[in-house]
Amino acid sequence: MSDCLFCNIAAGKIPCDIVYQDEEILAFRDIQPQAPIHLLIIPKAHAADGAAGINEGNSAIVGKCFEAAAKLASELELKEGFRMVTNNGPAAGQSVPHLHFHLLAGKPLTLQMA
Ligand code: DGP
Repeated sequence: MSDCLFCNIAAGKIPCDIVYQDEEILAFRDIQPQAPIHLLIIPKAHAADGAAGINEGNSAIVGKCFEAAAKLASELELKEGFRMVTNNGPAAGQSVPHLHFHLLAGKPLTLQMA
């Protein structure tokens, strides 16, 4: 989608700090980090606007995002743990309508989820 921020990042039209990529997945540093390590893991293709758009036909990409997270956790030695979050819709704080997961780590994370 030409007007989608993360599609444009995935296409290389907008620069980002890439930490991992393969054919289908891109992971890069969040521009507004909320933890010492704050990565965004996205499908390069616009599979869905968010979690609510996941279905039988596109759910495999969610597994790929988590495979990338596991690789990153190993490479970055996140032995103390990490958190994966996805926001869906404005009340959840979603600001970019392109399926993505936040990988947060590098400090003790609050146990409060909401
Ligand atoms: P969400 O609010 O869950 O939709 O997360 C979107 C995240 O994207 C938010 O934490 C800030 C980040 N972000 C927005 N614009 C850019 C950008 O141009 N580059 C990078 N690296 N991150 C961005």
